[in-house]
Amino acid sequence: MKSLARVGWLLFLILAARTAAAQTTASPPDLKPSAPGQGQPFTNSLGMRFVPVPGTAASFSVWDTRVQDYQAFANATDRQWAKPSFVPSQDHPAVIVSWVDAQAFCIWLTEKERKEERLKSNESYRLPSDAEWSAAVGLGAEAGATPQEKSLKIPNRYPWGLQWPPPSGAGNYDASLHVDNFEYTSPVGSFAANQFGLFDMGGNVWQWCEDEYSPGDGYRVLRGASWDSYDGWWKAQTPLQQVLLSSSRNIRAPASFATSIGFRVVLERALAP
Ligand SMILES: [Ca+2]
Repeated sequence: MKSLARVGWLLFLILAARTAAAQTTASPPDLKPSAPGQGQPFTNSLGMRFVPVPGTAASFSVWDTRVQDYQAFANATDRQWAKPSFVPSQDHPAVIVSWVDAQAFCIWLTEKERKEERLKSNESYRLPSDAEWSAAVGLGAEAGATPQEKSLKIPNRYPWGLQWPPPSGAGNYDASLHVDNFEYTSPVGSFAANQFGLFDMGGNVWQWCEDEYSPGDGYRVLRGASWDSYDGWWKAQTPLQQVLLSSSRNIRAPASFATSIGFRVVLERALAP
């Protein structure tokens, strides 16, 4: 009997330890909606989490906009949305979303949350500017006036650090780099967050920015590379060692879309007049 009791106690201890471990490693994000608050982290009505980024006046979504976020928009607005053949789950980044679509998402979400009195009239969602995105990936000052002039100009700086090739677990990148096991997109938050608490600032999907590549050229900027890092205007002409630089800019026409392109939103607070 004594040894049976000991075995039972041991089992209890193992189970308790495993439960505790599971709770520490997989604690769910705080999904309770909260008011933005100046410079404070908050969670919006879709469960998107935002944190302030030093050097910008905006709060950044910690994740790329997810399938579940964009689906809520598509459902509410009867929008047709083509899905990729690899069928991403709800917590993967939304893809096949153009810059124009991303703008419509931001307008819809702003209006929705103003109606719900979650946002004040001076607060709105939008795409990050190219300069804000640079701050969010941890780049310092960049020489040049336009994204085109700044592109590829800071050597040896990557979203994961200074080394090349990227270490295992650096993010969801091109299969040739052997740093992850995802063939296509991956759930947001699968890799470590950067110093500001942002996930996937490198890899998974390219992220639309607000800016034109060069004033009047009609192209919009994409940052961060993707699971399919060669998808872009450089198509195999530029080595991945360049494509994946924190300072590299991809470009696309605003109405174009791809299975490797998504977006991240920021919340802006306009200064009171
Ligand atoms: Ca991959």
